[in-house]
Amino acid sequence: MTDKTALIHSGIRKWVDEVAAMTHPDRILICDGSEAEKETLIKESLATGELIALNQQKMPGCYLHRSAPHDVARTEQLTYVCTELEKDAGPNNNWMDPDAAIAKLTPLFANAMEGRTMYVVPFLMGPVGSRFSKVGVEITDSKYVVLSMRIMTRMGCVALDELSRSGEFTRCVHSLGDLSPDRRFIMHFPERNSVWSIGSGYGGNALLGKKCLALRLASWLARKEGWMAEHMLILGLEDPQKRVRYICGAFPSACGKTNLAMLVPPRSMPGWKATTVGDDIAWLRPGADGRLWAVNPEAGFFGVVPGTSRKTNPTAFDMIQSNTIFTNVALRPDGTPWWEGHDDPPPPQALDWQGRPWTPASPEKAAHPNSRFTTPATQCASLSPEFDNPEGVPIHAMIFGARRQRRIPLVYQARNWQHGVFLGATLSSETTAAATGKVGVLRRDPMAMWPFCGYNMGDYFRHWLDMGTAVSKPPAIFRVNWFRTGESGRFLWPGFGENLRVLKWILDRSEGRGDAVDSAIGQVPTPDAIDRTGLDVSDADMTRLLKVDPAEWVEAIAGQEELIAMFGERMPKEIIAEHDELARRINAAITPPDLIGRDSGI
Ligand code: GTP
Ligand code: SPV
Ligand code: MN
Repeated sequence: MTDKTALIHSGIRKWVDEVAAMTHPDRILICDGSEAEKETLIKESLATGELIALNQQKMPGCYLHRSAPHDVARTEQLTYVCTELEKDAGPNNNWMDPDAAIAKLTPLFANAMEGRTMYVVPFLMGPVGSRFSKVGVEITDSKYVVLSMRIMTRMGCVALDELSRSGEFTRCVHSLGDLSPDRRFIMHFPERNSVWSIGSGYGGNALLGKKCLALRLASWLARKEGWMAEHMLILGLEDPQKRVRYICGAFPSACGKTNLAMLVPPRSMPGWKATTVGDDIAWLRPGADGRLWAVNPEAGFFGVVPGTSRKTNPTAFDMIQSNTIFTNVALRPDGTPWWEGHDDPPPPQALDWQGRPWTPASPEKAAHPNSRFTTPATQCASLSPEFDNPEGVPIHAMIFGARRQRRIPLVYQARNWQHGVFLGATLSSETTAAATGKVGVLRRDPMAMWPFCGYNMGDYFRHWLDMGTAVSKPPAIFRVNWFRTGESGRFLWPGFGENLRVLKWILDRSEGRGDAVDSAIGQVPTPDAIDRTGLDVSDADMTRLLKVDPAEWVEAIAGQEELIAMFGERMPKEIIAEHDELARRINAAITPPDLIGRDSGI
């Protein structure tokens, strides 16, 4: 061990020794998070090819990492929640008995770090000094993981300092193993406060503070302790009167959280300002004032690269010009990265995300559709001054959004908290490249948490319902859809910065202002309720964007019945009641008026 061992808490040391006895690393390095340590890790990564230097004149501190070609996204089929009782993991998770899981993993980890360095990475999720923050320690044999954790979390001595106060930490063990999907597992042990991950060096599979700790384990703990861990962005909105209000938004992976979190107000909405608190995860707690308060447990952004441009997300584009690790993007001859949706046209020649020669005539994409940037939050020009506030920010409204070409209006409001929980519970979205599997198929993703809820989702819905009564001023809840299409797949709504127009209506509605009509599915804006000043969206398109077609909802109602059946007695009766109410209203809207009343069953 190095002399930094002196820093280390005795609880960590014992566990580090146990993991070392199993994995047999050549060397153990306790990470302190210093600049010198970072420089050494980068130098070593450049030597081994784990990092490729990008053009340091144009993009100082930027590097490219190419992951194994079969290790490019989350692998949900290899992700397990290992609770003592199977029914506590629920039908939403793969389950394995905790002892059986350890017995399965131990031979895979045996000698896995031979010839490698074992890094011990103490990290803090949440602001320094916050009573809501949590300490984790990740043991890993990947330098890319260490460098990424350094960006995504508050890493090193700062975490050890926090640990010396609380004494508790989440044990996260990670090894690249042989990177084979056949020997890849991401296993969570909520009752033992630990995560074991082997066989992947990618994103949420390997940076264990993110989805594993801050969502799967945290969601389990949150229910126990009366708070919420959600897959949500946190955005501050300052209106022309300088009043700042905050909203949270849950959208499935690659459905627009990072973009919304860094929204740039359109020129035609002078006086508005948006500030970023978080782009992926929110931890929410009831405050003394009866509102829900949110902190972002992360310290950086792990964002989708394709589609990021000066036009779509200028804040993100500027923020990734320095000190950024790019994963699986294309490389131009001048040492700068390129991807589909970049402002620059396709380069005449480049290397694709796997390092193979690429030209615009190549049949495959240059960058992987789930290629990512990893950037410190401090580089974000719109970062909120409240980012580090240990108490977080008070939440006025919550939105659920997804990628839906049809049926779902641009925006509508839940009638109350219970109805809002129902809207979240019945969220579904067309799949994206963020997880392995087919892209573009409709999949259920309640609260955008299906892949991330660390326990039975029926119990999770119950917890959501209970949280609404635990606070006297729960946020108003809305459903949004930026992705409704017209003829030949054209998006009807311009999206991005223009989404502020919808958020303005949401803020108004959350304070009892703004125009809406009560429809079968909830409160939908009147055609002129959303401010279109300076925006080129026709009346006809606005009508299509807001349309609620009862015939289209019949299929949705049938799908909800499957969800309800899946959770059996763990599905709260309030959710079933909301479903029945929706079915009743849709039926009434479909049934010709002259029939209503004749059939006593309706
Ligand atoms: P994760 O990091 O996987 O959780 O994704 P995310 O929810 O943060 O999604 P992100 O903001 O990175 O957006 C994903 C993709 O959706 C990108 O290609 C964006 O360009 C696109 N996108 C985001 N917002 C909008 C929008 O308002 N309209 C349209 N049409 N596309 C959008
Ligand atoms: C997501 O898929 O929601 C992500 C990327 O944020 S990962 O951390 O890999 O899950
Ligand atoms: Mn995400």
